[in-house]
Amino acid sequence: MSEDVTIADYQYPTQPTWCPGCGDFAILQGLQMAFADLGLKPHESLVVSGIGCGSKLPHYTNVNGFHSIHGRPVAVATGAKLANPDLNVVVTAGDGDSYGIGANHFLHACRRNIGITHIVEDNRVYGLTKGQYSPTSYKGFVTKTSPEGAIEPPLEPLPTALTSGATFLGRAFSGDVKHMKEVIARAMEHEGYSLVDVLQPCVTFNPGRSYDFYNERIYKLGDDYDPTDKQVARKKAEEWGERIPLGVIYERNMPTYEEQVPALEDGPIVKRSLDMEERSGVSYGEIKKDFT
Ligand SMILES: Cc1ncc(C[n+]2csc(CCOP(=O)(O)OP(=O)(O)O)c2C)c(N)n1
Ligand code: SF4
Repeated sequence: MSEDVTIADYQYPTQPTWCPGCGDFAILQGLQMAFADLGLKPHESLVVSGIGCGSKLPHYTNVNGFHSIHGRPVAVATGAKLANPDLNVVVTAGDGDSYGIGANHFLHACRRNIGITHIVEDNRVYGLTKGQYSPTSYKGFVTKTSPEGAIEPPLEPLPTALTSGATFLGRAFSGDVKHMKEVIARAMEHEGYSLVDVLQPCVTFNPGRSYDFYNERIYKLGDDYDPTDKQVARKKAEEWGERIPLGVIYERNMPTYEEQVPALEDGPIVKRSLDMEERSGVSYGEIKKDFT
């Protein structure tokens, strides 16, 4: 870590292809600000994404990036964290990616407490594929795939994560970058799995979840809020309607998955020698003999 890191270290010349007004611009900025605030150098982090509008994010920032496949970024990030636990591993992916096709990885990351930060660009619609309803779309949402209105109730990300064993729950709004940056920074500091569900307006395909919709409802948890109280956290996680809380809703310290994997007792894979002789203590001659 270094104190002289600035957001300029994370800027990259590639121009995002997001629609003007899309909440993903702010998420990109909030993440870059959080990296800089924590004094992390670009090579100390990895951003893994899936497929979707929000998943284009690693292309637009100067950091190690892995644009993986739809629904699988949490699995890729888990592998990266196990190979190199020193790396600050972040996932950026949409609600379709994280809570739909990738829902099983989401649940098991919560349960395992793998040390990654999962930022969900939750626009409550499939943006990239042009506006189908998603797992977090509201009931009644009229789209091309639900012309008479979605009949399913939405998945509630924070209560689902809490029930599945998540040790950090954050919620932010892309209309408030400074606050979002603080929640993301705290999530990255957390040891273990951290979920940051970002309310991200899709100005093109989800007008019902606009900046105005959220601005009328959101409020920030105050300094007197205790995120370690699970019962209170559950109520806050479930609060969704006329009022929507933002901030760190729950935090608890538990052993991480990577700390407990028996195969990593001898240290991370990236720090082990590539030389088979040195690693195994067996000479090449003896190894060869075993195969003849
Ligand atoms: C395995 C697989 N299934 C489906 C798709 C098609 N697909 C690409 S992005 C996407 C959904 C995007 O929605 P979301 O993850 O919410 O991200 P957003 O575009 O809204 O940021 C789908 C269904 C795909 N690329 N791969
Ligand atoms: S379609 Fe929606 S999510 Fe995708 S870039 Fe445009 S505004 Fe953003």
